[in-house]
Amino acid sequence: MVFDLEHVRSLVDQRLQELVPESNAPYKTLFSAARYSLHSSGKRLRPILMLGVIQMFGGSIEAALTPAAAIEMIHTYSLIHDDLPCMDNDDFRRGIPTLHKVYPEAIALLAGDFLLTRAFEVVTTCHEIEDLQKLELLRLLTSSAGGEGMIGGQVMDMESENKQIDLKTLECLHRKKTGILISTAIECGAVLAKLPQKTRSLLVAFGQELGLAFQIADDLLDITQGIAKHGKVNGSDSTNLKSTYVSLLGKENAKQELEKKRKQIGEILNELPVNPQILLQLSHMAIPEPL
Ligand code: GRG
Repeated sequence: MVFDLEHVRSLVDQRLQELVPESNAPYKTLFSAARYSLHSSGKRLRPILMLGVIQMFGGSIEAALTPAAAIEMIHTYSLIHDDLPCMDNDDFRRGIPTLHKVYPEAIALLAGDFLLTRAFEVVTTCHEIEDLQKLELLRLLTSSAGGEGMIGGQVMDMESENKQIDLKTLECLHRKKTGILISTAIECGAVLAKLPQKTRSLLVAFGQELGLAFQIADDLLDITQGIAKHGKVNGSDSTNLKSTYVSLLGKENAKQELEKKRKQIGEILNELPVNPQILLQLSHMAIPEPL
């Protein structure tokens, strides 16, 4: 089964354009600011994972484009807020200046708020999915973006700055801050493809390990790659004195940990009742080699 990554990415981009269009309203700055971040060069990893699950199990990608776009809006909101001066104070994202460097900081804050709320709005009003599926998607999206999810992880991240934390705490932080939205994207795919609970649980486990592997790879990229590849300044985690897999384990052990995760991911995928080729392909995209 062929999964045409570029085609799917362009479908997601197109739906995002439709859902967050240019505006002539008196508050049009909000739209242009949101579009600045949304339509920059993100990989669209989370929507692509959601749609990959759906295609793997024979569902309709077209019918799932709005929820897929919604998860990208939530992700983009989190990046905008994460970059703000009161948080990581980053100057670059996705290879271009961060939103608050181009628009007033308050507009950047509001553009993030707008994308988060717009995500829930578009799922609620989407005509292509059933009401019960909408409710389940909204439950998953709100809980993963919320206090027990991404926001909780972000608070742990802020409060562990300038501190040595242990590996268990770092893992909990990343499962919430980064991992949960990745596994939720995959779980939303399972909901939309109406998969049985056992398959859904396997996919969630896959998503959780993929999320952690993605973060370990991100920590390794932070020390090894430049702005062109990674979209932010080299070593910005160490500049902000944050614990990372590399700072806690050392580069070689972090690489070994990543290899362990890759193996675990392959083993979970092999338990699925269908050929896991698409998700294997997408795992390689999420965790690039060589590092
Ligand atoms: C502000 C509530 C709130 C949460 C922020 C996700 C997050 C929580 C912060 C992002 C910080 C960060 C750089 C984490 C490393 C992993 C990560 C999420 C990288 C960016 O995701 P990609 O690589 O980005 O999918 P693109 O630009 O391709 O979409």
